[in-house]
Amino acid sequence: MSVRVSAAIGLGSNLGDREASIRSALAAMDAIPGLRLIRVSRIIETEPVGPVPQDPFLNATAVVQTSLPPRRLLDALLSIERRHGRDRSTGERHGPRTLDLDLLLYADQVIDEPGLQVPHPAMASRAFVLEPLAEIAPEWVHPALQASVESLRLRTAAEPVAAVRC
Ligand code: PH2
Ligand code: MG
Ligand code: MG
Repeated sequence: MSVRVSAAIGLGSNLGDREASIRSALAAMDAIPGLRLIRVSRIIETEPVGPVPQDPFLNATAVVQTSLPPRRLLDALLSIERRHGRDRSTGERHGPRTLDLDLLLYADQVIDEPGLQVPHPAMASRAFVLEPLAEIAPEWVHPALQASVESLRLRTAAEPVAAVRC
């Protein structure tokens, strides 16, 4: 790989074999040319957050090193989602999904383009992202908020994460 930067990815699933989808997505990410998995959090079970009543999620996060620019990294993640049965043409925006891969952080870059917002706009308030991310990257500073992942996690800690599964 040429120029390598760190990126953080959020993984989620609440449809089908959730754990198999997350493990298979991690393997698929590691197999992308120009991307290497560096650290992976535990997989935790979390209550659904948001307006849509739905089944609990399994969530995890990963830190990767990559030579892919952000847009190509996002496209590679969306392609893995599709290969895991994610169908964005049906269903609600925040509804159940076989696999959700979110680009959370890309080095210290702030990007605000159509379809590509980094840091992920909701990550700072989501315990299901911050709990697993603080396990593997507590010192990473959110470049827009100038606050570490661990400090953001502490702010959301009142929000329960249902159960630790594996
Ligand atoms: N993802 C959503 C909406 N709500 N809730 C949990 N617990 N975990 C998720 O990954 C999640 C969610 C939309 O991406
Ligand atoms: Mg998401
Ligand atoms: Mg997503």
